[in-house]
Parts: sequence; C-alpha cells; structure tokens
Amino acid sequence: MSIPVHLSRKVLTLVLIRHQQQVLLGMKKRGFGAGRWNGFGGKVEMGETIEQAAKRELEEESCLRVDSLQKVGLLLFEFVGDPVMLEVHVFSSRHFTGEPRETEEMRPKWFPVEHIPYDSMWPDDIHWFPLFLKGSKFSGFFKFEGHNTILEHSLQELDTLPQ
Ligand code: 8OG
Repeated sequence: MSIPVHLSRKVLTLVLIRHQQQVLLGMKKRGFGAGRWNGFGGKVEMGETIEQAAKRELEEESCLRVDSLQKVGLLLFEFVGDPVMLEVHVFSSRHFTGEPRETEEMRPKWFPVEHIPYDSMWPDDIHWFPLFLKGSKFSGFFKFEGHNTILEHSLQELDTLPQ
C-alpha cells in the first residue's frame, strides 16, 4: 500500500492520559468526530511546537495540565476526495495536575483499559489502541471513505518514531 505524497497535510495532536489501569477519554460534543470518545487534541497553531499544541489542547479540552508528554504514535488519515491528509501526533502521559472537567468541547470520563468503548470511537482506534495500551510506539495509515469506513490501512509497531 502506498501513502499518498501529493496530498497536503494538516498537523493535529492527540493526548491520551493514563492513570493506573485507566485511560481518560472525552466525549466530543461538537465539530469533527462529535459523538465519539477520543483523547484530547486539535490543530497545531502557527508559532507553537507540536508538543506545545498538544499540551494547550489538553488543557483547553480537559482542564488537565502536564509538564511533559511522551510521543507514542504517528497516524495519517486520507479521506477519499479530500486533498488534505491528517497527520495526527499521538502523545501520552501518566503524570498530570488538576481534575478532568467538562468543557464546551469534551465530557471526560475514565475508562478501565479492559473496557475501551471502541464501538463509539473512530473506527481506526480499535487497530492501534491495543498497541498504545501495551506501551508500544506505532505509526499507521488509514484510508477512509466518509467517516465510518476504512478502505485500506497499514500499521507498524516501532522502536522509535520518525521525526
Ligand atoms: O480540532 P479538532 O477537534 O477537529 O481535532 C480533531 C481531533 O481528533 C484531534 O485530536 C485529532 C483527532 N483525530 C482525528 N482523526 C482521528 C481518528 O481517526 N482517531 C482518533 N482517535 N483521533 C482522531 O482527527
């Protein structure tokens, strides 16, 4: 399978917070991915690094703060007919300050690792989340038709992530 190189890319972040045997997810209340449980994240803005954007979005959407984040994954999404690919940088942390709070964008909830709500998440998540949960690094490519159907995908478990 070939990853299209002619498409432009939009760079996004996704942060998954772990605490003991639980993962914090938020129900997305509006916009892209509304109605699905997901980590916290969004677009990287001009002048900030990807990690700075990840921390900012985490705080804006969940009210949690982190000092540092671990890079765990890189996901590429093509949507048939859309000239822009999404490049999602996935981060994780077990250390945070604050209490998760509902915001305009997200309603947070802790999920035990054995009860991740895959049926109400993006359909690619069931492929890569198990790698995340076992502490692996990964990169993946998913070609979507609409927002519900994966036409093709590839997924690699990695020792180190590409820069
Ligand atoms: O700013 P906005 O809310 O539109 O950002 C989209 C968020 O959704 C961002 O955190 C990246 C994340 N995201 C995608 N696609 C997928 C996906 O297929 N699975 C998961 N888990 N997250 C995704 O844009």
